[in-house]
Amino acid sequence: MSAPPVTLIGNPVSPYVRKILAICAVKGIEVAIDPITPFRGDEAFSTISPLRRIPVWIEGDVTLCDSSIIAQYIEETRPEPSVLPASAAERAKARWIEEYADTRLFDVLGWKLFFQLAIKPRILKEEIDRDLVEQAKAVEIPETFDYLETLMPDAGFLFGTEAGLADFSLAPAFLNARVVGVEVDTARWPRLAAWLKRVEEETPLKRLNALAMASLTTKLPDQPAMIAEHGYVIAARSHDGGRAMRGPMSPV
Ligand SMILES: N[C@@H](CCC(=O)N[C@@H](CS)C(=O)NCC(=O)O)C(=O)O
Repeated sequence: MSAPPVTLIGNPVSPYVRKILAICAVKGIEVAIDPITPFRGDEAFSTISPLRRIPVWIEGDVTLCDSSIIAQYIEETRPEPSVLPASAAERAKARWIEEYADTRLFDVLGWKLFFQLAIKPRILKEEIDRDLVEQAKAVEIPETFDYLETLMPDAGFLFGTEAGLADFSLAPAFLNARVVGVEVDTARWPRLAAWLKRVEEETPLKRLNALAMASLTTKLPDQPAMIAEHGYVIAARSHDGGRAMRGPMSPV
């Protein structure tokens, strides 16, 4: 079997990586994964990802950083089936939801929660900022969920009966929050909780979340073999640097 023409660098534990893999699943795009853990890229990784962030998409002489840029490129080069709604106004709204997910939602569920409680002690071997975590849990996460509750549909997905870019941008980080103890309270945010259940159970995110959970419980050197056992192609070359190194924009 020949290797897929696309390499995606990044571990599925990253919500941004699962966003791209979910879009690939919907569009039937096969990729080879180099499942490096965030912060562990080698020296050459700085050249292809100047912020030392995952995901990175490599296809021939096209190298792209940032999940939004990658998602847009995929949509432009493989337009069917589209992951965007039909009207210009709804497409703009979907992109706003993606932006909100990538910035504010990831700020609270990613940086202030999962990064503090899982990545800092396990990967960076650094102290957890407990005050930051408590402030996020008490104030910032509820505020974020309050806003998301206003966006949620009665049934189906954010823009109809098929999950798309907006759903795959928002939903993945909730798994990271759950593994460090933060759930969406179904009594307080019933529409958000119901939508999340649908995305997690009825779309390609189900398989990808299972892969992320398996990555979290598998030692780093064993992860490529484990991911291959889940049916994914592993890239021939890895950018794993074997040690943790902070990128230029990683927070304290
Ligand atoms: N805006 C970027 C964010 C990517 C990102 O922050 N990735 C994290 C992993 S979830 C990372 O690689 N962090 C390493 C760092 O910031 O140094 C995107 O959408 O791809």
